[in-house]
Amino acid sequence: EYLGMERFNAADYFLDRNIREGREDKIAVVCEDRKLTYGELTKQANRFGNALMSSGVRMENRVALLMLDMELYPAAFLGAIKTGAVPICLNTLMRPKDYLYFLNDSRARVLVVDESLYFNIEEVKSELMFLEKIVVVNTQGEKPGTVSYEQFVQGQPDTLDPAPTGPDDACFWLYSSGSTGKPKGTVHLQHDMLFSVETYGKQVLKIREDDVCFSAAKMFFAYGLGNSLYFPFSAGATTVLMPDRPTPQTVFDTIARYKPTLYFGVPTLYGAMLAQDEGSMDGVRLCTSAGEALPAHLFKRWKERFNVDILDGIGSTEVSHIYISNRVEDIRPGSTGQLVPGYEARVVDDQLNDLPKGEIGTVLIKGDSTAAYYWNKHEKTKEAMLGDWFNTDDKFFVDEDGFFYYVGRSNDMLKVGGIWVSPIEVEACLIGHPAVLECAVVPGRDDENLVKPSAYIVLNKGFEESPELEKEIKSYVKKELAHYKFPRWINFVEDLPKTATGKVKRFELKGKEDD
Ligand code: 3SK
Repeated sequence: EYLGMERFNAADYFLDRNIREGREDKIAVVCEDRKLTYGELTKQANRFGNALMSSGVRMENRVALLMLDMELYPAAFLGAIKTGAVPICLNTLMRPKDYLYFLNDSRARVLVVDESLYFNIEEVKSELMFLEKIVVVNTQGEKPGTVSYEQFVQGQPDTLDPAPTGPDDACFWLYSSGSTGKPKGTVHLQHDMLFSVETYGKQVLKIREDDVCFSAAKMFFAYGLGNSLYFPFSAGATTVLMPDRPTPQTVFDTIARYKPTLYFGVPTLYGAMLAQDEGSMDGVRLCTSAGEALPAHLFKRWKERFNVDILDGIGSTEVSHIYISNRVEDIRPGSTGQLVPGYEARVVDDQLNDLPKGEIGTVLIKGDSTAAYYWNKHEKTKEAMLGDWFNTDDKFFVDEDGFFYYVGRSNDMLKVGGIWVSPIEVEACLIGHPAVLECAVVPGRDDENLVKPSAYIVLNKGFEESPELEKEIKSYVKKELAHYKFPRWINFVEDLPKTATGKVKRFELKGKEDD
């Protein structure tokens, strides 16, 4: 649709087009019983965009969002894009030092932060090098050096012409983590979301105007951003936003209350929901799963109990959304599915030579939703973005019918509850504990066969293994790092297997905790 267009602005497409097509009074967002029509949401976004411009924000300036999933999220995200500024959706589960890095690395000029998350910023405020304005959402009282969202948008006009962006202008960023080094600012262009809509949105989800979407994955994940924002808005559908943490209870309650037709989950949560005796999926026409491979037994138990399919698929922050997925017409439990129409794949060896069908190799993906580059990370960009192809670092084999089967990562990264965890980061944290001499972190498997970090630890002299020490080490990691990164199992060992050059052979430890 955007090919050959001189001007294209994603906010104009996802908001104003709905008004032009007569959906001004259609409900765009439902959140905790508050309902916003497309007309009202567009006005909110316009006010926010005008406020940014009044604060001196210009095209291509970054605006960081550290927000819960509620109606102001799409208003701020699309309002910024409409002015040509570039919103960055920040993970709300991180620690103050992570935000210090994100804000200094991106040089965001404005941060919009939920009051409940503001303490993270307060702690590092004196070290922020570029941030000029902090806008606090849901604030009760005054906070020195900040402005409330209401003050920020007060008196701003509710009309705004889209900035003269083209399809290849910068649009939004998400941070993507790797096994080594700092998270990478993944720069997406104005046309990227539209490409995902035209492919996965229209051809796999078959999203319709009468759909009501509800995603347990939050909008700061690439998966959640599509599920809750750009897929529903592409079709003039309705999105249900839930600011709370997704638990089986909050998800079942939200489904009972707002009757979504599309539910977007992750395997860990499907497992936890199945473990509840109560709960219904009435009204849901289709579920999707991403983040990590969906075990076949979860698919089958879910289908038996709720009579709804779960479409398993895989995407990435870099490719915007899902590029391999099962389809309603052809589901193979245990397989990630087939290529989403519009994407191409190659399965290659370590030298990037194509492999015959059936052989395990790394998947390269070609598709126009892939990010243009990593901000300020030229070498990482060259390693991952190979012309038309993006190196996913995921290993698969493909069967005769074109179904992909996930085998693992090419590097040592772990996917925990759908979020990447670097073993190196967890090991670096563990080493900071006085009892730890050496350690290695590898994937362990819980009762549902889902991956969680597992640590092997050699103790320093003077320390003895005990359940108390195990508990203390776990609490220590929980305090230092995002909660989901802590090792669920601690294995005390005499020594670690090493290569001749002294590198820990993590692969020799993998799966040991299953014994
Ligand atoms: O983890 C995934 O499979 C995924 C799916 C959609 C968008 C982003 C990601 C990382």
